[in-house]
Amino acid sequence: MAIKRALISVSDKQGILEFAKDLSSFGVEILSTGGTAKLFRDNNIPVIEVSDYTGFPEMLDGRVKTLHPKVHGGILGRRDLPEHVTAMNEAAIPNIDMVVVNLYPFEATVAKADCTLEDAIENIDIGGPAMVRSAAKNWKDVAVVTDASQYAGVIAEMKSTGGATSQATRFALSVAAFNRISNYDGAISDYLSSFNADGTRNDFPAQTNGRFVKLQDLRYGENPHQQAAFYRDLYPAPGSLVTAEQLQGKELSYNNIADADAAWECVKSFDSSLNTAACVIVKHANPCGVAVGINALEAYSKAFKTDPTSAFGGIIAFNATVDAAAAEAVAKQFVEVLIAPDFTADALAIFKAKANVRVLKIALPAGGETAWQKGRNSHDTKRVGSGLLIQTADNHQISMSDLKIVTKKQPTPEQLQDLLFAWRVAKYVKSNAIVFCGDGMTLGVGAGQMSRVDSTKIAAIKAQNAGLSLKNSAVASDAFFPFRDGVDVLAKAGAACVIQPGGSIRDDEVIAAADEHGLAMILTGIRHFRH
Ligand code: 93A
Repeated sequence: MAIKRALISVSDKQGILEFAKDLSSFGVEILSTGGTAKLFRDNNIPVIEVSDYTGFPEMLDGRVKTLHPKVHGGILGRRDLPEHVTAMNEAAIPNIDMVVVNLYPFEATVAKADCTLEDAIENIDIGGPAMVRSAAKNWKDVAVVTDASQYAGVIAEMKSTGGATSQATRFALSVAAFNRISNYDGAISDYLSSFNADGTRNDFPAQTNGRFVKLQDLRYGENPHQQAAFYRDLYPAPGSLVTAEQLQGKELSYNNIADADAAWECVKSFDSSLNTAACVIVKHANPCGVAVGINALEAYSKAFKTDPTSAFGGIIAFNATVDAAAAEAVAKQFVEVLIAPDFTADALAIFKAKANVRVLKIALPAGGETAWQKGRNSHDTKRVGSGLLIQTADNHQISMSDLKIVTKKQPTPEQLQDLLFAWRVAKYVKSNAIVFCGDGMTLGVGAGQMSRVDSTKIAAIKAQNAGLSLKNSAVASDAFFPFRDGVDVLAKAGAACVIQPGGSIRDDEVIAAADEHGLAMILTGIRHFRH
């Protein structure tokens, strides 16, 4: 069915002139709203203003432009129902066969740091979505174009059919249109419900519109008999894993993505503005080696030493540019995924020879995101049965004033540095987490055990297996010690100082044990469970 009449009303006018010219060349009559019509007139594209077409002027600052029966009847009338055809003839409503609309830029408006509630409200499009919905509902007869990326395909099809669109295309356009409207309304609902009536933030509104955009289908899930796909938030946080650019390598797997996220979240928590580089190696969602060094090579070499056995087939993330020296060292081991904010050309050349290695480039967050985006993306979610647990992300940063030294022994400045390093790492280790550190590197990591004392034992065994000495090491525990037994184990292993939240009813017993072993102990007052 050839297209005779199209209504074009677009806020984003990119590509619209070429598209309208092409439509005109097929003899399509074009109806447009004020701004769009002016653009066409200025460019000698024949156009009829909607207000002339309906005989009703645009009014209320443009709030009412296209909300007219002659517009909506023309879009919604069924061409296959005689009653509809008769009714439209009697009301002198001609068919509109194509609707080309993109909406007031609500999302871009609220993304601006200085957006007021009034700006947001004025950018809620009413007439545009109404036309899109009308056209998408009547897809059997009407084509609805909602994005500039669709222009070329539509024109190509019209060229091959002498000015018509196919059923399949109209259905696909209709689905895309409802997706667009759903996301648009979701953005409005998310934005408005992120505030209380007094203008303060509401982190947990009565309803949530978790909206995701598919990035890719995955070959399989956590196991080969499970199916999976990878989605991103509609508005991803700057610097998050979903913003990664894959420079080379095999397709990412489900487990690769989960581990890459764990590695990236941990490594980006280290301050990249300092004159140091950090490296995190992850296996099965836990860091098995973390270190800082004067450059990427040193950070990697130290991180690798923690647990060379587990690092095999690991996910390696840096918060600094990977140069040739670091790349050469990394290329010596079997690495699944390598992540960094940047790579030198020499470094990339080294990985070219290892075509399977997945290399991801992710820009570190610039910190310029708006409060709204920040808020939306700083939530952690976990599926339970048919429900969803939502919490604000564990963004707690320890400050010196939070720390309480509770033992007779005081930590030395170097020990304090190692304790803070260990504490930072422990936050990214599954509970119960015990992390031995020294000289800016992990020495032994005990993760994911049901008992804290077992985590401590495992961490010590792993250090021993890697040939690392725990003498004078610093230890972090992600939550308090319920009994003194954990402290006994870590003292026996050689630790000199401990950082832990405190707060157990047996804190006295635990602190007495530390004193007995001559340990320095710091309480943070907060814990970092990670399940
Ligand atoms: O203010 S509206 O909600 N009321 C309307 O009746 C209406 N009709 C089209 N917004 C309306 N539009 C929108 O105007 C379109 O969705 C499009 O984004 C924009 C195009 O306006 P102009 O052609 O004047 O630049």
